[in-house]
Amino acid sequence: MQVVIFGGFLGSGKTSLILSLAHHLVALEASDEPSLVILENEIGEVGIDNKVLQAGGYSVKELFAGCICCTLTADLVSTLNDLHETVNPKWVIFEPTGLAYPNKIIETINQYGKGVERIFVIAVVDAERWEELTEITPSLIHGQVSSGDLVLVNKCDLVDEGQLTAIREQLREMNPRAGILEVSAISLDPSIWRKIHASQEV
Ligand SMILES: Nc1nc2c(ncn2[C@@H]2O[C@H](COP(=O)(O)OP(=O)(O)OP(=O)(O)O)[C@@H](O)[C@H]2O)c(=O)[nH]1
Ligand SMILES: [Mg+2]
Repeated sequence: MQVVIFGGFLGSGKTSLILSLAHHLVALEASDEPSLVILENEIGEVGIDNKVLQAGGYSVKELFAGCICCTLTADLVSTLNDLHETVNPKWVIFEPTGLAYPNKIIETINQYGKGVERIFVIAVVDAERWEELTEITPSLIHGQVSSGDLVLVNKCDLVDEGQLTAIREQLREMNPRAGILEVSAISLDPSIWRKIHASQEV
C-alpha cells in the first residue's frame, strides 16, 4: 500500500482536491480490484457522498475524530492494518484534520503500520488565506509545509500573480526540497496526478 497524506490547514481544499484526484486515479487505474481507499477524518462535516465514491470503485472510511495525537493515530494504524489484511489497496489517501502536524502521523505509521510501502505527504496551502494564516498560526503552517514531499498551492483562482510569487518564495524557504504546484481544486487540471506521480518517483 502507498499512503498519500493530504495535510493542510482547515478549509484549504484537501477534500476538494482528493475528490478531484480520486476520479482521475480511478480512470487511470482501470481494474476490478479496489485500488484506492480514502480515509477521512470527520466525514460527516464535509459531507462526502460515500455511495458515489463506492460506485466509482473505491471506498471511504471515517476515522473517529478526537485527540489528534492519541485517538486519531491509534485509529489510523488499526485501520491501515485492517486494510492491509483485507482489501490491501494499492493506494490509501488519508486526510487528517487541518490542525494535524503530518510529521507525527508519519512517525506513528512508520512505527506501527503494516504493509505500508511508502508514505507520500502532500501539503495543501490556501493561497487566498496565506498571509492571514502565516500570521495567526505560523508554526502550524510551517510544520505542515515543511513536512510535504510536494506542496499544492490551492485556490489560485482567487489570487493574483504577485501574491503567488510571494507565496512561492516563502514556501521555498520553508521547504526547499519539495516540488511546488499551483492548482485550483474547482478546475483541476487532469495532468496533475501524473505530476504527483512524477514527484513521487524522484
Ligand atoms: N475558489 C476556490 N474554492 C475552493 C478551492 N478549493 C476548495 N475550495 C472551497 O473551499 C472550501 C473548503 O474546501 P474543502 O475541500 O472542504 O477544504 P478542506 O481542507 O478539506 O477543509 P477541512 O476538512 O474542513 O479542513 C469549500 O467551500 C470549497 O468549495 C479552489 O481551488 N478555489
Ligand atoms: Mg476536508
